[in-house]
Amino acid sequence: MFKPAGGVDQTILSEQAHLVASINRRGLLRGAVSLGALTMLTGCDVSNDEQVRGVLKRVSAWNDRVQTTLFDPNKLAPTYSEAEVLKPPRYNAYYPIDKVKPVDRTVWRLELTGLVSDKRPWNVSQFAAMPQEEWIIRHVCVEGWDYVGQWSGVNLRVFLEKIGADTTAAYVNFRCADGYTSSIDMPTALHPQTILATKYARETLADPFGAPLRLRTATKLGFKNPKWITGLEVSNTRGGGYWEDRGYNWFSGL
Ligand SMILES: Nc1nc2c(c(=O)[nH]1)N[C@H]1C(S)=C(S)[C@@H](COP(=O)(O)O)O[C@H]1N2
Ligand SMILES: [Mo]
Repeated sequence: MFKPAGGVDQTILSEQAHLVASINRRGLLRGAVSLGALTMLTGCDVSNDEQVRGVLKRVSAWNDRVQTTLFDPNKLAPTYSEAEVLKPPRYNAYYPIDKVKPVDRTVWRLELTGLVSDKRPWNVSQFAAMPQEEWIIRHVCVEGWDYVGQWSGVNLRVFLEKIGADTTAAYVNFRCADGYTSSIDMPTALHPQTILATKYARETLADPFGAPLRLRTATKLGFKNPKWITGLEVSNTRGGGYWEDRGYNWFSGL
């Protein structure tokens, strides 16, 4: 039987709850994550908090690789009817709604960097002039709530092709007006249900939900849908992420 040595107890697993949850959600281990399961998986006696943390990080990185391999670029996520749409959407960010600093859409530009041939920044009217598409999809926050939302805007694949992005590159990295960052793998960026959204329920996006431009993907958890985007980079180097850098599983597919 596994007996935790030294100061190791279940506390360390609850401290790392988000990683444990993502590992459990994928069903990658038989049964739920426990110190015993980690010991068997890794073949080493995880006998202190640092080792547990290291093992969880390694399992999470492996989890990213498994999810990347399993991701089907053509499989559509469920869509819903207009009657199911929550209006207005449910707000979330790393700060409360009264701290939202609206972005001035008249001066706003999307900066383009990295493996992109046409790096001229884009403004609001250029996005409005592009073909628009709408998806009614579920937003799932890692905190345990979700809602059906109706998003429209420019398909990300169409946009990437328009700016001459190297779509064989590995990542699309985002920065936002509030300092938030996130990054997604190229197969997710090219997925048919991934858009740069400018509207919600057919109305111009309201400030708290990422106006004038935010990402909406049907295949990722909420935190991988950056709002108030100001910079897009195509790269073979994985950009960081506000929550990703705080230990959340990077891939975080649904
Ligand atoms: N710029 C920025 N984007 C962000 C966040 C944030 O704090 N800042 N929070 C993320 C999280 S955790 C969630 S659940 C969704 C919430 O999006 P919503 O307010 O449109 O429901 O935005 C994501 N994108
Ligand atoms: Mo979230």
